[in-house]
Amino acid sequence: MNLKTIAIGALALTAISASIATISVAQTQSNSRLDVVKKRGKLICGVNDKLAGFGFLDSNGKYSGFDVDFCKGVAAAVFGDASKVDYVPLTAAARFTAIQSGEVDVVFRNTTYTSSRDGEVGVDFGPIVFYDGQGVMVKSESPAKRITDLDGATICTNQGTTTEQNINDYGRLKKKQFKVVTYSDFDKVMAAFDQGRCDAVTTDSSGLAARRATAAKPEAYRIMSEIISKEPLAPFFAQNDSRWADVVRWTVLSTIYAEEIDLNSRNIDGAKTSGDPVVRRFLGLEGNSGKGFGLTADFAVDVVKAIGNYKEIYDRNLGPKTKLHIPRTLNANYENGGLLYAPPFR
Ligand SMILES: N[C@@H](CCC(=O)N[C@@H](CS)C(=O)NCC(=O)O)C(=O)O
Repeated sequence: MNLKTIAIGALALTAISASIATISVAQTQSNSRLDVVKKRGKLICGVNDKLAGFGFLDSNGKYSGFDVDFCKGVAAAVFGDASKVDYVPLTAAARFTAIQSGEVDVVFRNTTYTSSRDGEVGVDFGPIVFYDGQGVMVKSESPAKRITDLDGATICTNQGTTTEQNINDYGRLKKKQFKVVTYSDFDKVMAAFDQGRCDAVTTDSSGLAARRATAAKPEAYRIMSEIISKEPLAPFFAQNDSRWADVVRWTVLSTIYAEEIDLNSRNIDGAKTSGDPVVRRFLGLEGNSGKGFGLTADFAVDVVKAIGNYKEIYDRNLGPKTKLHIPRTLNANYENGGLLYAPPFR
């Protein structure tokens, strides 16, 4: 082969690989979950049904909570209608299979974003919606002041969680013998705790706050001050579906960004007359970021009108006017000392 033939061969190969790349991008996009959801006309969202403030099914069959609101947000982004959601209640142990099997489109359920879940479980994560950490709760009369005082004690939690792993790690690190007992859901954990079968319970501190606040006698329980882990909670969906990932990601980010630029469910319609280019791009009046995601130019308006900005979502479900009253701390916007920070809409 002379040099010219090699050069022509290389050119042809480049052309072939370029067309393969085009085909695979097109295939990924046409096979996206977004198309499945649009065709079905409804989002199927996996949620908690037992955790007040985050995902809770009431006696009228109505779901509510911080995570549930984000499901509504995704439906608003896709359909312009937040009511187009079917909820599927999932235990911690069942949540990953529900994505792997395709039963649900996305899960918003107090789920910690970890390397093994991302790398080995076959899911991808969206943006962190709540920065949490694991805590321990005892009965008020318990002599234990610190977690290490629970040496030899039975500590209960629910199965299939990071919680279970972290408390075992903590015992190992501190050379304490914790007897870790797990149940299929947290209602059962609390029942065992109340019946004296557990000396302490452990889970995300938001979950402890929710359980304590909604108990018949909150003063019967004491949440210890130590936090033993990082629990960044995020939505997840099937891996390798960039288009669907974008839809979930930018739905969440639009709530965070709206708070940053002082837009909320009440003022967003009026903002259409704004001359601020940042506001105009967010509303889809200039630029067209929504189109790149397979959505409308003004999808973020639909999201914020339906569920509010991040602050509204937080306050409605977890804020000072709720029983839970969880201070925002890490979940404040970066301008207020928290970790929430959205990339620009441009
Ligand atoms: N964030 C942890 C724990 C998730 C979890 O299951 N948390 C508990 C308590 S916050 C829960 O959601 N329980 C629901 C129930 O009450 O059954 C994880 O992703 O593994």
